[in-house]
Amino acid sequence: MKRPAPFVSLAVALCTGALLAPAAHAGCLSSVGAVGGVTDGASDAGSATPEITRLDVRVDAFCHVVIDPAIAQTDVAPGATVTMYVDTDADPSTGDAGGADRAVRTDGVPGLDGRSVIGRWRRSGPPRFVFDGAHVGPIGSAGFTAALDDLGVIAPAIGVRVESVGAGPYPGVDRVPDASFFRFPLQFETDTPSCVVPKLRGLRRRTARKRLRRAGCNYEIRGGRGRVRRVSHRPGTRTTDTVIVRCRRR
Ligand SMILES: [Ca+2]
Ligand SMILES: [Ca+2]
Repeated sequence: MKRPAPFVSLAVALCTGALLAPAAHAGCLSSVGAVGGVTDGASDAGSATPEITRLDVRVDAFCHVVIDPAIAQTDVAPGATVTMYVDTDADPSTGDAGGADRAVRTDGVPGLDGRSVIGRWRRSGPPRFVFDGAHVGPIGSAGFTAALDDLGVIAPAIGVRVESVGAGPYPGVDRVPDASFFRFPLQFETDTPSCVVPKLRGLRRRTARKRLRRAGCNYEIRGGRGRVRRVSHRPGTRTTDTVIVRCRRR
C-alpha cells in the first residue's frame, strides 16, 4: 500500500540543504502550479540560427512541466536544432559537464523531430545524450510538455537551459540563459520514496545494477567495467538519495 509522503517544498529544501542533496525518485502524486521565465536578446543569434527571445517554464497541478522557448522565426529552419537541457536533480556533479541529466531536441526536419522523446545522459561509452526515453508532447515551435516522472525529476528545483544551433557550415549558437541554468523551484507530493541499499561491493557492474533496480534505488554507476569498489551508502541503509557506485578493475 502506498504511503503519502510530505510535500517536497522549496522552503524545506532551503532550510535543510536538500537542494544540493538529491531527494528520492518517486511517483509524483500532485504538484503546485507555478510559472517562470527569462528573457533573452532578440538579435544575438546568427542569421541562420533560431533566435530565442524567451524561455518559459510552467508546472501544472498534475505533475506536468512545460518548457517552452520562444523562437523569433515561426519554425526551426531545416538543419537547425533547438535543444532543451534539464538538470533534474539540482546536482551539477551528475549529468553532462553543465549538470544536465535530460535533454529534448527539436530538429528543423519534418518527420525527424527529436522533441518526441527524452534524451538521457549516458556516461558509458562516449558520454552523450541518448534519445530513447519517454515520449513528450510538442508545445509551440520548439518546446515540449512531459510528466515530471518521465523527465526523472527528483529535486525540489530543476535547472533549465536552451540552446539553438543554426544550419550551415558555420552555425551560430543562441543560449538562454547565457551561462548556467534558469533555476525553477517545484513543489510536488510523492509516494513512498526510499530504497534499502543492497550489498554491492565486489559485484560485477551488471549484477550491481540489477540489485539496485530490484531495490528501487536511484543510482549512478561510475567508472569502467570492473567490479564495485566503493558505494556511497552502507548496505542496509534506507535512503532517498542517489546511490553512487564506483567500479574499476583491480
Ligand atoms: Ca536570443
Ligand atoms: Ca544533474
